[in-house]
Amino acid sequence: MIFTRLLSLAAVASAATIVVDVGKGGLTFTPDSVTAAKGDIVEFHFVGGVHDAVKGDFDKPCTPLAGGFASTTETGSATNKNIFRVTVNDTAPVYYYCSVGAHCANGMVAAINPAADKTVEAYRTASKGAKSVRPVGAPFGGEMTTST
Ligand SMILES: *[C@@H]1O[C@H](CO)[C@@H](O)[C@H](O)[C@H]1NC(C)=O
Ligand SMILES: [Cu+2]
Repeated sequence: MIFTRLLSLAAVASAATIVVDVGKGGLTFTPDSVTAAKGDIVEFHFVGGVHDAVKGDFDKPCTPLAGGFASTTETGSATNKNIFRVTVNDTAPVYYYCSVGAHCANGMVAAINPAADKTVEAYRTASKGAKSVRPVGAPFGGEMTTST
């Protein structure tokens, strides 16, 4: 009992929150590639422009992945405190994009734990000119909340 409790405290203590700024100075996720461990939280902060964050499929650029995640579309600013928090379930690569307008086709893509042979640059190249598909029913696959 006590042992279990200690274990879960250790898990909580080691989980990291990784902040990704959305729309900082253009069609960007900053940083656009992060390394995350199981249990970490990737937290999207909307700092500029009109954007979202939608989990995609490396092989189908700019298209939502079924069972993935999608934030609401946010107008970013210094005063927009809405954040989208996604739990990292494992170290498998996660690719995501912005579904607004032609942002994805113009490079607004990023990755969590990208594979060595499927880098975020390769995903970006594959996304060039692809038509963005908007997710239906966003937000899902994460939690929209507000930062304090
Ligand atoms: C982890 O799994 C949950 C439940 O299926 C899902 O909502 C979430 O989006 C997943 N996280 C990532 C990074 O894909
Ligand atoms: Cu965008």
